[in-house]
Amino acid sequence: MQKKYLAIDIGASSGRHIVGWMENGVLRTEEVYRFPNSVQRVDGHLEWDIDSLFANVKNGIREAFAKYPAIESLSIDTWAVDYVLLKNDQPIYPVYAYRDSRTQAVIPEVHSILPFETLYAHTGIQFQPFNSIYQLYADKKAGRLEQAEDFLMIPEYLLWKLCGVKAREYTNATSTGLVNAQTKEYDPEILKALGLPETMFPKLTAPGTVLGPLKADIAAEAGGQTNVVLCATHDTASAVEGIPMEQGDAPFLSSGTWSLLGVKLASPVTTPESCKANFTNEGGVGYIRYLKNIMGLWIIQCVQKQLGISFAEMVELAKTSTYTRIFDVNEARFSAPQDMSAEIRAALAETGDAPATDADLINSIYHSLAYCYGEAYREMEEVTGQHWDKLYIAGGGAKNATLNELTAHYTGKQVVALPIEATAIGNLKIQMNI
Ligand code: LFR
Repeated sequence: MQKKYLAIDIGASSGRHIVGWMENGVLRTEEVYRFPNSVQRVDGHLEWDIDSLFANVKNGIREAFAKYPAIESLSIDTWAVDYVLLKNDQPIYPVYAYRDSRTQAVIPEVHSILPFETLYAHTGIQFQPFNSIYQLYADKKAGRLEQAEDFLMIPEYLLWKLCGVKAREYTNATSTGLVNAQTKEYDPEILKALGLPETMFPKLTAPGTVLGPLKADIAAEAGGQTNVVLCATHDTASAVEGIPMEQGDAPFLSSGTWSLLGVKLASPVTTPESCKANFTNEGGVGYIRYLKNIMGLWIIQCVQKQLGISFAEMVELAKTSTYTRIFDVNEARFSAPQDMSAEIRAALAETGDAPATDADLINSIYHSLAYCYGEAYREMEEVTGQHWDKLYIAGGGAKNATLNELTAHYTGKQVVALPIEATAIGNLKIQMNI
Protein backbone atom coordinates (compact mmCIF):
# COMPACT_ATOMS: atom_id res chain seq x y z
CA MET A 1 0.00 0.00 0.00
CA GLN A 2 1.45 3.37 -1.02
CA LYS A 3 1.59 6.07 1.61
CA LYS A 4 -1.04 8.75 1.03
CA TYR A 5 -0.60 12.50 1.62
CA LEU A 6 -3.13 15.32 1.44
CA ALA A 7 -2.49 18.71 -0.16
CA ILE A 8 -5.00 21.47 0.48
CA ASP A 9 -4.51 24.22 -2.09
CA ILE A 10 -6.70 27.30 -1.76
CA GLY A 11 -6.78 29.98 -4.42
CA ALA A 12 -8.74 33.19 -4.79
CA SER A 13 -11.48 31.47 -6.80
CA SER A 14 -11.51 27.88 -5.46
CA GLY A 15 -9.95 25.45 -3.02
CA ARG A 16 -9.18 21.79 -3.54
CA HIS A 17 -8.10 18.80 -1.48
CA ILE A 18 -5.78 16.54 -3.44
CA VAL A 19 -4.52 13.17 -2.25
CA GLY A 20 -1.13 12.15 -3.59
CA TRP A 21 1.05 9.02 -3.52
CA MET A 22 4.06 7.56 -5.29
CA GLU A 23 3.42 4.74 -7.73
CA ASN A 24 6.35 3.17 -9.61
CA GLY A 25 8.38 6.30 -9.09
CA VAL A 26 5.61 8.60 -10.35
CA LEU A 27 3.63 11.03 -8.20
CA ARG A 28 -0.09 10.30 -8.67
CA THR A 29 -2.84 12.66 -7.53
CA GLU A 30 -6.59 12.49 -7.02
CA GLU A 31 -8.87 15.41 -6.23
CA VAL A 32 -11.19 14.41 -3.38
CA TYR A 33 -12.89 17.72 -2.62
CA ARG A 34 -13.35 21.13 -4.23
CA PHE A 35 -15.07 24.26 -2.97
CA PRO A 36 -15.65 27.76 -4.33
CA ASN A 37 -13.89 30.78 -2.85
CA SER A 38 -14.35 34.44 -3.66
CA VAL A 39 -13.79 37.83 -2.14
CA GLN A 40 -16.85 39.31 -0.48
CA ARG A 41 -17.75 42.96 -0.97
CA VAL A 42 -19.01 44.19 2.42
CA ASP A 43 -19.70 47.89 3.10
CA GLY A 44 -17.42 48.89 0.26
CA HIS A 45 -14.55 46.68 1.45
CA LEU A 46 -13.19 43.41 0.11
CA GLU A 47 -12.92 40.59 2.63
CA TRP A 48 -12.39 36.82 2.90
CA ASP A 49 -14.87 34.61 4.72
CA ILE A 50 -12.22 32.95 6.87
CA ASP A 51 -14.72 30.90 8.89
CA SER A 52 -16.22 29.38 5.78
CA LEU A 53 -12.72 28.66 4.42
CA PHE A 54 -11.88 26.78 7.62
CA ALA A 55 -15.19 24.89 7.53
CA ASN A 56 -14.36 23.80 3.97
CA VAL A 57 -10.83 22.82 4.96
CA LYS A 58 -12.36 20.47 7.55
CA ASN A 59 -15.07 19.16 5.17
CA GLY A 60 -12.43 18.21 2.65
CA ILE A 61 -10.29 16.46 5.26
CA ARG A 62 -13.36 14.42 6.23
CA GLU A 63 -13.91 13.48 2.56
CA ALA A 64 -10.25 12.49 2.24
CA PHE A 65 -10.42 10.23 5.31
CA ALA A 66 -13.68 8.70 4.08
CA LYS A 67 -11.84 7.53 0.98
CA TYR A 68 -8.35 7.00 2.43
CA PRO A 69 -8.48 6.23 6.17
CA ALA A 70 -4.66 6.25 6.46
CA ILE A 71 -3.08 9.56 5.50
CA GLU A 72 0.53 10.24 6.51
CA SER A 73 0.25 14.02 6.62
CA LEU A 74 -1.50 17.09 5.24
CA SER A 75 -0.57 20.66 4.50
CA ILE A 76 -2.17 23.88 3.26
CA ASP A 77 -1.05 26.52 0.80
CA THR A 78 -2.97 29.66 -0.21
CA TRP A 79 -2.38 32.94 -2.03
CA ALA A 80 0.09 35.24 -0.30
CA VAL A 81 0.13 38.62 1.53
CA ASP A 82 -3.17 38.30 3.44
CA TYR A 83 -3.29 37.49 7.15
CA VAL A 84 -5.37 37.15 10.27
CA LEU A 85 -4.86 39.40 13.31
CA LEU A 86 -5.68 37.63 16.57
CA LYS A 87 -6.91 38.79 19.95
CA ASN A 88 -7.41 36.15 22.66
CA ASP A 89 -6.73 33.68 19.85
CA GLN A 90 -9.83 34.87 17.98
CA PRO A 91 -9.68 36.56 14.57
CA ILE A 92 -10.14 40.30 14.47
CA TYR A 93 -12.73 40.72 11.70
CA PRO A 94 -12.80 41.51 8.90
CA VAL A 95 -10.00 39.52 7.35
CA TYR A 96 -9.28 41.87 4.47
CA ALA A 97 -8.65 40.65 0.95
CA TYR A 98 -5.64 42.02 -0.88
CA ARG A 99 -7.63 43.72 -3.65
CA ASP A 100 -9.22 46.03 -1.06
CA SER A 101 -8.26 49.65 -1.62
CA ARG A 102 -7.55 50.48 2.06
CA THR A 103 -3.79 50.59 1.50
CA GLN A 104 -3.94 53.43 -1.06
CA ALA A 105 -4.09 56.10 1.61
CA VAL A 106 -1.08 54.85 3.59
CA ILE A 107 1.41 53.99 0.84
CA PRO A 108 2.85 57.55 0.62
CA GLU A 109 3.29 57.63 4.41
CA VAL A 110 5.10 54.28 4.47
CA HIS A 111 7.40 55.48 1.68
CA SER A 112 8.04 58.77 3.48
CA ILE A 113 9.34 56.74 6.43
CA LEU A 114 11.17 54.19 4.30
CA PRO A 115 11.59 55.10 0.62
CA PHE A 116 10.66 52.22 -1.65
CA GLU A 117 14.25 51.95 -2.91
CA THR A 118 15.40 51.35 0.68
CA LEU A 119 12.71 48.73 1.24
CA TYR A 120 13.71 47.00 -1.98
CA ALA A 121 17.40 47.01 -1.04
CA HIS A 122 16.46 45.24 2.23
CA THR A 123 13.81 42.82 1.02
CA GLY A 124 14.00 42.56 -2.78
CA ILE A 125 10.20 42.48 -2.84
CA GLN A 126 8.48 44.25 -5.74
CA PHE A 127 6.04 47.05 -5.13
CA GLN A 128 2.44 45.86 -4.98
CA PRO A 129 -0.13 48.08 -3.28
CA PHE A 130 -1.43 45.03 -1.44
CA ASN A 131 1.83 43.81 0.12
CA SER A 132 1.24 43.02 3.81
CA ILE A 133 3.57 45.85 4.83
CA TYR A 134 1.00 48.39 3.58
CA GLN A 135 -1.95 46.40 4.89
CA LEU A 136 -0.35 46.25 8.36
CA TYR A 137 0.35 49.96 8.30
CA ALA A 138 -3.29 50.57 7.34
CA ASP A 139 -4.26 48.37 10.32
CA LYS A 140 -2.02 50.46 12.52
CA LYS A 141 -3.65 53.70 11.37
CA ALA A 142 -7.11 52.17 11.87
CA GLY A 143 -6.29 51.09 15.45
CA ARG A 144 -6.66 47.42 14.58
CA LEU A 145 -3.01 46.57 15.19
CA GLU A 146 -3.17 48.03 18.68
CA GLN A 147 -5.82 45.49 19.65
CA ALA A 148 -3.98 42.57 18.05
CA GLU A 149 -1.91 40.13 20.06
CA ASP A 150 -0.80 37.99 17.17
CA PHE A 151 -0.40 37.87 13.42
CA LEU A 152 -0.64 34.76 11.22
CA MET A 153 -0.66 34.53 7.44
CA ILE A 154 -3.80 32.79 6.12
CA PRO A 155 -2.32 29.28 5.68
CA GLU A 156 -0.56 29.53 9.06
CA TYR A 157 -3.87 30.44 10.66
CA LEU A 158 -5.67 27.47 9.09
CA LEU A 159 -2.84 25.08 10.03
CA TRP A 160 -2.84 26.40 13.58
CA LYS A 161 -6.62 25.82 13.85
CA LEU A 162 -5.98 22.22 12.82
CA CYS A 163 -3.02 21.34 15.04
CA GLY A 164 -2.69 24.07 17.66
CA VAL A 165 0.87 25.03 16.65
CA LYS A 166 1.64 28.55 15.45
CA ALA A 167 4.41 28.62 12.86
CA ARG A 168 5.64 31.39 10.57
CA GLU A 169 6.65 29.93 7.26
CA TYR A 170 9.54 31.42 5.30
CA THR A 171 8.28 31.45 1.67
CA ASN A 172 4.99 33.14 2.46
CA ALA A 173 6.58 35.52 4.97
CA THR A 174 8.71 37.00 2.19
CA SER A 175 5.54 38.18 0.45
CA THR A 176 4.84 40.52 3.37
CA GLY A 177 7.63 42.85 2.23
CA LEU A 178 9.08 42.68 5.75
CA VAL A 179 11.65 39.89 5.38
CA ASN A 180 15.31 40.67 4.79
CA ALA A 181 16.50 39.05 1.55
CA GLN A 182 19.95 38.26 3.00
CA THR A 183 19.13 37.09 6.54
CA LYS A 184 15.84 35.41 5.48
CA GLU A 185 14.21 36.60 8.73
CA TYR A 186 11.83 39.47 9.51
CA ASP A 187 13.84 42.69 9.20
CA PRO A 188 14.05 44.43 12.61
CA GLU A 189 14.93 47.79 11.05
CA ILE A 190 11.79 47.85 8.92
CA LEU A 191 9.59 46.70 11.80
CA LYS A 192 11.02 49.36 14.08
CA ALA A 193 10.79 52.19 11.54
CA LEU A 194 7.11 51.44 10.91
CA GLY A 195 6.24 50.79 14.54
CA LEU A 196 5.20 47.17 13.95
CA PRO A 197 5.57 45.12 17.17
CA GLU A 198 8.58 42.80 16.84
CA THR A 199 6.98 40.20 19.10
CA MET A 200 4.35 39.51 16.41
CA PHE A 201 7.08 38.74 13.84
CA PRO A 202 9.24 36.02 15.41
CA LYS A 203 11.70 33.60 13.80
CA LEU A 204 10.66 31.91 10.57
CA THR A 205 10.29 28.18 10.03
CA ALA A 206 11.42 26.31 6.93
CA PRO A 207 8.97 24.41 4.72
CA GLY A 208 9.05 20.69 5.45
CA THR A 209 8.76 21.11 9.23
CA VAL A 210 6.32 18.75 10.97
CA LEU A 211 4.02 20.78 13.23
CA GLY A 212 2.25 17.90 14.96
CA PRO A 213 -0.93 15.81 14.90
CA LEU A 214 -4.47 17.13 14.38
CA LYS A 215 -6.08 18.41 17.60
CA ALA A 216 -8.22 15.71 19.21
CA ASP A 217 -11.51 17.50 18.48
CA ILE A 218 -10.55 18.11 14.86
CA ALA A 219 -9.48 14.48 14.39
CA ALA A 220 -12.79 13.29 15.87
CA GLU A 221 -14.75 15.59 13.56
CA ALA A 222 -12.69 14.60 10.50
CA GLY A 223 -12.85 10.89 11.21
CA GLY A 224 -9.09 10.31 11.16
CA GLN A 225 -5.71 11.32 12.53
CA THR A 226 -2.67 12.59 10.66
CA ASN A 227 0.36 14.84 10.97
CA VAL A 228 0.18 18.49 10.01
CA VAL A 229 3.20 19.63 8.00
CA LEU A 230 4.33 23.08 6.92
CA CYS A 231 4.67 23.05 3.12
CA ALA A 232 5.84 26.05 1.10
CA THR A 233 2.62 27.76 2.17
CA HIS A 234 2.67 30.46 -0.51
CA ASP A 235 0.87 28.82 -3.44
CA THR A 236 3.36 30.21 -5.96
CA ALA A 237 6.27 28.77 -3.96
CA SER A 238 4.54 25.37 -4.05
CA ALA A 239 3.78 25.77 -7.77
CA VAL A 240 7.42 26.44 -8.59
CA GLU A 241 8.39 23.34 -6.57
CA GLY A 242 5.80 21.37 -8.53
CA ILE A 243 7.02 22.26 -12.03
CA PRO A 244 9.24 19.49 -13.34
CA MET A 245 12.13 20.88 -15.38
CA GLU A 246 14.13 18.62 -17.66
CA GLN A 247 17.49 20.14 -17.07
CA GLY A 248 18.65 23.17 -15.14
CA ASP A 249 16.29 25.86 -14.11
CA ALA A 250 14.44 27.40 -17.02
CA PRO A 251 11.97 30.28 -16.66
CA PHE A 252 8.49 29.37 -15.52
CA LEU A 253 5.04 30.88 -15.82
CA SER A 254 2.66 29.89 -13.06
CA SER A 255 -0.60 30.69 -14.78
CA GLY A 256 -3.63 31.06 -12.55
CA THR A 257 -5.57 34.04 -11.19
CA TRP A 258 -2.13 35.67 -11.35
CA SER A 259 0.51 35.04 -13.98
CA LEU A 260 3.84 34.72 -12.22
CA LEU A 261 6.70 34.75 -14.67
CA GLY A 262 10.18 34.16 -13.35
CA VAL A 263 13.16 31.93 -12.77
CA LYS A 264 14.89 30.26 -9.82
CA LEU A 265 18.04 32.10 -8.74
CA ALA A 266 20.67 31.09 -6.20
CA SER A 267 20.72 34.52 -4.57
CA PRO A 268 18.58 37.67 -4.59
CA VAL A 269 19.04 40.50 -7.11
CA THR A 270 18.27 43.75 -5.31
CA THR A 271 19.99 46.17 -7.70
CA PRO A 272 18.38 49.49 -8.66
CA GLU A 273 17.79 48.07 -12.19
CA SER A 274 15.87 45.14 -10.75
CA CYS A 275 13.95 47.55 -8.52
CA LYS A 276 13.06 49.71 -11.52
CA ALA A 277 11.88 46.67 -13.50
CA ASN A 278 9.81 45.75 -10.43
CA PHE A 279 10.96 42.14 -10.24
CA THR A 280 10.52 40.44 -6.91
CA ASN A 281 12.80 38.12 -4.93
CA GLU A 282 10.38 35.84 -3.12
CA GLY A 283 11.62 33.01 -0.94
CA GLY A 284 11.73 29.59 -2.53
CA VAL A 285 12.64 26.15 -1.28
CA GLY A 286 16.41 26.53 -1.30
CA TYR A 287 16.46 29.30 -3.92
CA ILE A 288 14.99 32.69 -4.70
CA ARG A 289 11.85 32.94 -6.86
CA TYR A 290 12.84 35.86 -9.03
CA LEU A 291 9.60 36.81 -10.76
CA LYS A 292 7.10 39.37 -11.86
CA ASN A 293 3.40 39.47 -11.02
CA ILE A 294 1.30 39.88 -14.15
CA MET A 295 -2.44 40.53 -13.76
CA GLY A 296 -3.17 37.11 -15.26
CA LEU A 297 -6.31 35.05 -15.78
CA TRP A 298 -8.09 37.29 -13.27
CA ILE A 299 -8.99 39.52 -16.22
CA ILE A 300 -10.34 36.53 -18.14
CA GLN A 301 -12.20 35.20 -15.07
CA CYS A 302 -13.97 38.56 -14.60
CA VAL A 303 -14.99 38.82 -18.26
CA GLN A 304 -16.10 35.17 -18.30
CA LYS A 305 -18.45 35.83 -15.37
CA GLN A 306 -19.82 38.92 -17.11
CA LEU A 307 -20.43 37.14 -20.43
CA GLY A 308 -21.82 34.00 -18.79
CA ILE A 309 -20.01 31.69 -21.22
CA SER A 310 -17.37 29.01 -20.61
CA PHE A 311 -13.62 29.50 -20.90
CA ALA A 312 -13.64 27.15 -23.92
CA GLU A 313 -16.34 29.27 -25.59
CA MET A 314 -14.22 32.35 -24.97
CA VAL A 315 -11.31 30.74 -26.81
CA GLU A 316 -13.59 29.83 -29.75
CA LEU A 317 -14.95 33.37 -29.93
CA ALA A 318 -11.46 34.86 -29.92
CA LYS A 319 -10.56 32.75 -32.96
CA THR A 320 -13.21 34.62 -34.99
CA SER A 321 -11.58 38.00 -34.33
CA THR A 322 -8.71 39.80 -36.04
CA TYR A 323 -8.58 42.57 -33.44
CA THR A 324 -5.17 42.33 -31.78
CA ARG A 325 -4.72 45.70 -30.10
CA ILE A 326 -2.74 45.56 -26.86
CA PHE A 327 -3.52 47.19 -23.51
CA ASP A 328 -1.34 47.21 -20.40
CA VAL A 329 -2.80 44.37 -18.32
CA ASN A 330 -0.81 45.47 -15.26
CA GLU A 331 -2.47 48.87 -14.88
CA ALA A 332 -4.01 49.30 -11.42
CA ARG A 333 -7.42 49.99 -12.98
CA PHE A 334 -7.77 46.24 -13.75
CA SER A 335 -7.11 45.13 -10.18
CA ALA A 336 -10.71 45.31 -8.92
CA PRO A 337 -12.96 47.19 -11.36
CA GLN A 338 -16.73 47.02 -10.98
CA ASP A 339 -17.02 46.20 -14.71
CA MET A 340 -13.90 44.62 -16.23
CA SER A 341 -15.16 44.60 -19.86
CA ALA A 342 -16.04 48.30 -19.69
CA GLU A 343 -12.67 49.10 -18.12
CA ILE A 344 -10.78 47.31 -20.91
CA ARG A 345 -12.91 48.93 -23.65
CA ALA A 346 -12.27 52.33 -22.06
CA ALA A 347 -8.51 51.71 -21.86
CA LEU A 348 -8.35 50.68 -25.51
CA ALA A 349 -10.55 53.60 -26.61
CA GLU A 350 -8.08 56.01 -25.01
CA THR A 351 -5.41 55.03 -27.53
CA GLY A 352 -7.33 54.00 -30.66
CA ASP A 353 -10.21 51.83 -31.82
CA ALA A 354 -12.18 50.14 -29.07
CA PRO A 355 -13.09 46.45 -29.53
CA ALA A 356 -16.33 46.26 -31.50
CA THR A 357 -17.48 42.83 -30.30
CA ASP A 358 -17.02 40.41 -27.39
CA ALA A 359 -14.78 38.35 -29.67
CA ASP A 360 -12.55 41.40 -30.22
CA LEU A 361 -12.46 42.08 -26.49
CA ILE A 362 -11.42 38.51 -25.66
CA ASN A 363 -8.84 38.36 -28.44
CA SER A 364 -7.34 41.59 -27.22
CA ILE A 365 -7.04 40.15 -23.68
CA TYR A 366 -5.18 37.04 -24.88
CA HIS A 367 -2.82 39.12 -27.03
CA SER A 368 -2.23 41.63 -24.25
CA LEU A 369 -1.42 38.95 -21.69
CA ALA A 370 0.96 37.11 -24.01
CA TYR A 371 2.58 40.38 -25.04
CA CYS A 372 3.17 41.19 -21.39
CA TYR A 373 4.76 37.74 -20.85
CA GLY A 374 7.13 38.53 -23.73
CA GLU A 375 8.09 41.89 -22.25
CA ALA A 376 8.65 40.40 -18.78
CA TYR A 377 10.82 37.59 -20.20
CA ARG A 378 13.00 40.09 -22.06
CA GLU A 379 13.30 42.35 -19.01
CA MET A 380 14.29 39.36 -16.89
CA GLU A 381 17.04 38.46 -19.37
CA GLU A 382 18.25 42.04 -19.37
CA VAL A 383 18.33 42.51 -15.60
CA THR A 384 19.93 39.13 -14.80
CA GLY A 385 22.26 39.16 -17.83
CA GLN A 386 21.22 35.54 -18.49
CA HIS A 387 19.49 34.00 -21.49
CA TRP A 388 17.18 31.04 -21.78
CA ASP A 389 15.33 29.38 -24.63
CA LYS A 390 12.31 27.85 -22.89
CA LEU A 391 9.29 28.79 -20.83
CA TYR A 392 7.54 26.18 -18.67
CA ILE A 393 3.87 27.01 -18.19
CA ALA A 394 1.90 25.32 -15.40
CA GLY A 395 -1.46 25.91 -13.72
CA GLY A 396 -4.95 26.31 -15.18
CA GLY A 397 -3.74 28.71 -17.89
CA ALA A 398 -1.46 26.03 -19.36
CA LYS A 399 -4.59 24.32 -20.70
CA ASN A 400 -5.35 27.27 -22.98
CA ALA A 401 -3.70 26.29 -26.29
CA THR A 402 -4.46 29.64 -27.91
CA LEU A 403 -2.78 31.53 -25.07
CA ASN A 404 0.19 29.11 -25.20
CA GLU A 405 0.64 29.74 -28.93
CA LEU A 406 0.46 33.49 -28.45
CA THR A 407 2.94 33.22 -25.59
CA ALA A 408 5.39 31.34 -27.82
CA HIS A 409 4.89 34.06 -30.44
CA TYR A 410 5.40 37.06 -28.16
CA THR A 411 8.27 35.57 -26.12
CA GLY A 412 9.99 33.98 -29.12
CA LYS A 413 10.76 31.03 -26.81
CA GLN A 414 9.88 27.35 -26.80
CA VAL A 415 6.81 26.91 -24.64
CA VAL A 416 6.49 23.72 -22.57
CA ALA A 417 2.89 23.64 -21.38
CA LEU A 418 2.27 21.33 -18.43
CA PRO A 419 -1.44 20.92 -17.72
CA ILE A 420 -0.75 19.77 -14.15
CA GLU A 421 -1.80 20.90 -10.68
CA ALA A 422 1.72 22.16 -10.04
CA THR A 423 0.78 23.82 -6.74
CA ALA A 424 -0.72 20.69 -5.19
CA ILE A 425 2.23 18.66 -6.49
CA GLY A 426 4.68 21.08 -4.87
CA ASN A 427 2.71 20.96 -1.63
CA LEU A 428 2.82 17.13 -1.72
CA LYS A 429 6.52 16.97 -2.62
CA ILE A 430 7.48 18.93 0.47
CA GLN A 431 5.39 16.63 2.66
CA MET A 432 6.91 13.53 1.04
CA ASN A 433 10.37 15.04 1.30
CA ILE A 434 11.16 14.32 -2.38
C1 LFR B 1 -0.98 33.75 -6.62
C2 LFR B 1 -0.50 34.71 -5.55
C3 LFR B 1 0.67 35.54 -5.98
C4 LFR B 1 0.54 36.72 -5.07
C5 LFR B 1 -0.94 36.95 -5.15
C6 LFR B 1 -1.54 37.69 -4.00
O1 LFR B 1 -2.09 33.05 -6.18
O2 LFR B 1 -0.16 34.03 -4.37
O3 LFR B 1 1.93 34.89 -5.90
O4 LFR B 1 1.30 37.82 -5.43
O5 LFR B 1 -1.51 35.66 -5.25
O6 LFR B 1 -1.39 37.00 -2.82
